[in-house]
Amino acid sequence: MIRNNWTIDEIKEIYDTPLLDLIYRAAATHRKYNETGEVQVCTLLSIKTGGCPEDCAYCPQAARYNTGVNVQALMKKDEVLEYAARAKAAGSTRFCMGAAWREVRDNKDFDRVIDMVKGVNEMGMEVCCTLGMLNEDQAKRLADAGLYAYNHNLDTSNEYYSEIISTRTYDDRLSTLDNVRKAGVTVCCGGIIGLGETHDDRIKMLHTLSTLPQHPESVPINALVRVKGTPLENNPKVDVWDMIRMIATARILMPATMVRLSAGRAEMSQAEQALCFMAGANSIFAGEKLLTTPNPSFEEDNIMFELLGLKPRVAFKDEKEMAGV
Ligand code: SAM
Ligand code: DTB
Ligand code: SF4
Repeated sequence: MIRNNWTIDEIKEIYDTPLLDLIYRAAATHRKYNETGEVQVCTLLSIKTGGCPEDCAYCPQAARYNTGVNVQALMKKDEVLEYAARAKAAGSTRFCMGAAWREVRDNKDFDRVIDMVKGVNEMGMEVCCTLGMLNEDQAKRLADAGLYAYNHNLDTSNEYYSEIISTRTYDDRLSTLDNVRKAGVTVCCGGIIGLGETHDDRIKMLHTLSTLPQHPESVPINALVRVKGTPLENNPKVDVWDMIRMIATARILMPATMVRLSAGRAEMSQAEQALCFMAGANSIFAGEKLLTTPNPSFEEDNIMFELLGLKPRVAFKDEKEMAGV
């Protein structure tokens, strides 16, 4: 049964379960709702890099931190489509385009992104964007162009949010998610651990996600990538057991959602990643770069998939199943 009425106490009880019992329960839930061994492979591309006016304390692309990221204006459509074709050839079924924007503006750049969305959609890939805040009309335009998913993370709890970002509010984030939902685009929304938050903050973020009127179709769980020049550069490295605990709890709360083992894989062993898949992760970002930071290569991931007997999820699987194809 898929529930949207979880209480904080119930989530806390799940989150605090002894780790091996928690993994066992999450694995059982995963088996019941999803095809285990199937992992969605997504590729990210930063289509507009750096120079962002926001102050997200974790982010290498914020203009106010000196991180050495190369600022790049919006890429040309053809160049983006070439990247998408390469990602498809390497086995990705979802292509996600990210822009270091605070929000979308109704200008030529947005027109160009709309063309990119059309182009990637026509290639038969699930197309996703993460462009910052959106209003209702902008969400509709993206939907009409064939956008499949929109990524917009809550990042942490409502209570801790202002410690990390001051240039927008949690409610701003929630209203963009609402606009995406209303436009009929699937929602990709998750967070980051390792920002200095408490376990209670993580539990509260999971509570917000799992009590949305409809669960996000995908929930990325990121481990903070500590980038030199950002305010969080000296934070301690995220403990892999915390990542596993977070993934397992998300899996139990949102059984049919794609839970994505997102940023942080470059610093994880195959064995550690295997435990994340065991605990219910069924999606990854592939390709040697996330947006600006390193990620395992397609080759390394192919070796891991072979070793663990994982197979990539096909594109538009839910829609194909519904159509009986
Ligand atoms: N500018 C848009 C926005 O903020 O929504 C889209 C791009 S932004 C880089 C997308 C997400 O990447 C953020 O919400 C955050 O969760 C994640 N992210 C950024 N920097 C990160 C880091 N150093 N470690 C882990 N996740 C990070
Ligand atoms: C998400 O949750 N993680 C991705 C994607 N959504 C856009 C981004 C991770 C970025 C990590 C830092 C970087 O590479 O710049
Ligand atoms: Fe800008 Fe997004 Fe980075 Fe925040 S997370 S600084 S909004 S690119």
